[in-house]
Amino acid sequence: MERTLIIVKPDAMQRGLAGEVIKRFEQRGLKIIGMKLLQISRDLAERHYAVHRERPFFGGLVDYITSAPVVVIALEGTDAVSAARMTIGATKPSAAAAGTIRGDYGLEIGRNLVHGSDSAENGEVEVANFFADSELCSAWPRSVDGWVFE
Ligand code: IDP
Ligand code: MG
Repeated sequence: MERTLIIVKPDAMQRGLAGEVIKRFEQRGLKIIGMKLLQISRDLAERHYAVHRERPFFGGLVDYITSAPVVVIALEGTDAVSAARMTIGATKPSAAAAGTIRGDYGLEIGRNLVHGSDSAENGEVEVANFFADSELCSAWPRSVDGWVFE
């Protein structure tokens, strides 16, 4: 089972789309093992986006992700990382497929509504950056598990 970190970004929060975003991962069958509301500190944002530190949009990205409370979600499931990214859609919303979150709700790259980890390794690291072990319900027996996972 892979883990992935989802962030319902400030634009989705401001637009009242948190429920819509969460619903799409739930209906996919991905299992919520952690979820909370927080306003990301600049320190945590810079750590989360460290790979983009040298990019020209880095300052704006940190301003954006710290600008309002966000919902962070830890998901677990079969191929959770790639499945979640397919549900999220391409980074640039104007080019994202219809039916994806970005393709249904967004237009611009700096307002793309949701984050999802990009590898199984980063999924583990990012979940650990945002959640203490005590905040995760990693092994709860979900009653539909046998109908979602083979
Ligand atoms: P991803 O979120 O689809 O994984 P990344 O390339 O990892 O995309 O970029 C991280 C985030 O940085 C994007 O989701 C977006 O919010 C922002 N970003 C990426 N490229 C640009 C850009 O060219 N201008 C403004 N923001 C950008
Ligand atoms: Mg990324």
